[in-house]
Amino acid sequence: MTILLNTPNDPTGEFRAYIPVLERLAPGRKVRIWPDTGPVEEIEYTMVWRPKPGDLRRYRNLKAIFNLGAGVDALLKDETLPDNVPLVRLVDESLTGGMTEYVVYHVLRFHRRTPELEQSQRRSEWEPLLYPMTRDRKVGILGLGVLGGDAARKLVDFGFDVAGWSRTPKSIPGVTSYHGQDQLKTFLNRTEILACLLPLTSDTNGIVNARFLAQLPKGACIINAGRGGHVVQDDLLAALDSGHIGYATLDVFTPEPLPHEHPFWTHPRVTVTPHNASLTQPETAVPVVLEGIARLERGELPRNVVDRKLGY
Ligand code: NDP
Ligand code: OXD
Repeated sequence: MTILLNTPNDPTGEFRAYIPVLERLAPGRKVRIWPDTGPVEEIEYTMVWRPKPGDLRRYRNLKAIFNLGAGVDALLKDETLPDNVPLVRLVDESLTGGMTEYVVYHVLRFHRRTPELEQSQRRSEWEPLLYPMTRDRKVGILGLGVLGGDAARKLVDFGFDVAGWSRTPKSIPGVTSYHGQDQLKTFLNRTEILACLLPLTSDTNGIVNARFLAQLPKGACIINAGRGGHVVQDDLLAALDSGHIGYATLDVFTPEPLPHEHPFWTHPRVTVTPHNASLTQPETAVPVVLEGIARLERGELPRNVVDRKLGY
C-alpha cells in the first residue's frame, strides 16, 4: 500500500510540497520519496513528474502511474514504461484555473495592444491606440480539451468571437467548433489571436510551421502553452521578422530551459515565460490522486486514463 512520489527534478521545491499534504490527507498510507523507495515490491502507486527513463519498470507490483501534470508526452517517450498499468494524467481545478488565467491574460494583452503601448512608453510617446469590441475579435484555441475548453468558455464570457479546433467535434456554448485536418485552414484563416493547448503527439509535433503560420491573417498573435515541440521555432522567427505574425507569447520550448543565446529571449515581439503558464498545486492534486486510488481499490478505473495509442 505504498505510494511513491517520483519527481527527481524539483529545483523549486514544487513537489516536496506534496509530502505534508499526502501525510494529512492519506494518513494510513506509507509514502516514499524517490530515490528512497524502500523495497520496490511494496510500491503500488506512484505520483510522477518526469521520472528517470527506465525507473518505473522496477516497481513490479505497480497498480497505477499518476502523472502530476496534464501532458504525458515525456513519459510516453520511455519505451520501458510498464504497459500493463493505467497511466493517469492530471485534471484538477488548479491546473485548469491557472491555464485559463494565463490564456485570458495574454489574449486580453494582445486584444488591448499592450505590447505596442509598452513600446510607445519606452519612446515617451503619447499614442492612444484603437481596439475593436471583443465581439469583433476572433480568438482561436487549438485543442478544446479540459484546458482549451475552459479557456474558451471564459473568453466567451468576455464576449470574444471564439472558435476551437480539435480532433473530434465539440459542442461548447458560444464556441464555433472546427475539427480534423480538413477544417484547420478555415479555422486559421479566421483567427486573429491563437492559443495552442494541444498535447504533443506524433500528429501534433511541429504543427505550427511555416505553412500553418501563412494561413493566419497578417498581424495575428500566437500564444503557445502546449509544448515546445508544437512550434517550428525557425519558422515562427521568420514569420515574426517578416511581420506576418505580430506577437508571440511562448511558455514552452524545445529544449527547456530555453538556451541563454536563443533569439526568442531578446526578440522585441516575443514574450517568454518559463513553463509556468499553470502550476499543479498539491492541495487540489492530492485529492484527485487519492480518488483515483479509491476507484482502483473498488475495482474501477481512475478518471482520465491516457489513451496510449492517441498519446494523450
Ligand atoms: P486534453 O487531452 O483534455 O485535450 C487535448 C485536446 O487536444 C483535445 O480537444 C483533443 O481533441 C485535441 N487534440 C489532440 N490531438 C489532436 C489532433 N491531432 N488534432 C486536433 N486536435 C487534437 O488535454 P489538456 O487540455 O488537459 O492539456 C493539453 C496540453 O496542455 C497538455 O498535453 C500539455 O502539453 C499542456 N499543458 C501545459 C502546461 C503549461 O504550464 N504550459 C500545463 C498543463 C498542460 P479531442 O477532444 O477531439 O480528442
Ligand atoms: C503539464 C505541464 O503538462 O505543467 O501539466 O506542463
